[in-house]
Amino acid sequence: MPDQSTPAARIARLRRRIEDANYRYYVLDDPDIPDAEYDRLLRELQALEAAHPELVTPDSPSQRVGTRPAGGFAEVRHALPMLSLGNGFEHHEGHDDAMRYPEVADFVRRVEQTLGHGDTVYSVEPKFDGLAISLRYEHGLLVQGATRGDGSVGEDVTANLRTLRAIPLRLRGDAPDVLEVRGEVIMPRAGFDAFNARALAAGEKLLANPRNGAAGSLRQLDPRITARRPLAFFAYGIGVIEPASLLPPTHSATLQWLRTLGFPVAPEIATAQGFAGLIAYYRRIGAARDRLPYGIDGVVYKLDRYVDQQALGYVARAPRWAIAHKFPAEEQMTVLEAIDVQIGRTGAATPVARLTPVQVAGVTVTNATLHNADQIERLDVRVGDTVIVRRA
Ligand code: D41
Repeated sequence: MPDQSTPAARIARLRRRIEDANYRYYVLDDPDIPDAEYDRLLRELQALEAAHPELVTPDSPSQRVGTRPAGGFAEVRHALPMLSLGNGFEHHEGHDDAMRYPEVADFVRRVEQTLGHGDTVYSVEPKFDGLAISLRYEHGLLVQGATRGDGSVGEDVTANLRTLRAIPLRLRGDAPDVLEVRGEVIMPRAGFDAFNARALAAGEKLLANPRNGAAGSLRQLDPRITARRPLAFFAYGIGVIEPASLLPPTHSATLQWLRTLGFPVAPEIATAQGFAGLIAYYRRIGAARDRLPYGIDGVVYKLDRYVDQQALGYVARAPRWAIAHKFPAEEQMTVLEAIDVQIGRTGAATPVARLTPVQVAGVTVTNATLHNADQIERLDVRVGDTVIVRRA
């Protein structure tokens, strides 16, 4: 039995309870205490630490929000570069899947040619529409968090990333000497909607979309602002690991291991075999896209076995063993070419925007109803403007 009579013992117990609650909520997606109870535990911890400042440690759940705004963000050179992903798209003129998804078919062909066999196993994952980051842990403690930047050099946003409860300040269980975890910071849909509803009511600036919301939140100089933003995190891989012998033999086993260390891993991640398996996953996730609590812009296929990844190698800064398969864009920029007025059967006048044709969510859009003259005035839209067309 831990000694509950000392403040040190009570503090240790509170920290473990709060860390477990975070793990249950963000990693297992199975919360075990109500928000109010969580807040009460955190307040009790804060009060005890205020009374015993010598007991405060940097990995305490009370230490997520630093108080000092930073002067700017230092550059971080990634110990291992953060690679980019090649893309595949949907081609509507295709008559079979190999023609509809030629980049994916080429990718699979190269993989099978290089390995000398078919029925290859892939890790298949949602492609989050967020901001890629890298988290560095030394002896189990979070020491640095950086944006991807250009892949070689990013920005040190440690103070901001520490405010995300989905990001562990300390690894659970046996920690490697060094571990870099790569993943995406996102703003889930519900949080985005709630944020904008409040901003609208307060007459404040709205976030353009969840991706901008995530990126803008991490760029705040004051971590207290980041702390109030509804951000989440999902791990998608690792960088440096020491000792390297701790690395499991496959990507999918690595993601399972990251979960045990305390990192959220997307529940939709699975494994699939061969071209047909990849396309079945693409369709399954595409069909569920609108029901997911976060925005995704496609899926990612990765050769699962690390020895197979090595055999495929890299082109420029992109692995030949992975590819992003993008969904048709739900948002597209185009140019307003003219505004015509349509007179309906009832005699009502409806202005219609004539647009340079663009593909949005798989259909070609050439017109958009502007509803009425008030709307045009309010939006201040003029011929020649670049406009954003969004699937609704
Ligand atoms: O969800 C994502 N956005 C995601 C991004 C993902 N699930 N996996 C990814 N895997 C990689 C490699 C294979 C290169 C390690 C990625 C990214 N890269 C990535 N994110 C931003 C640039 C590249």
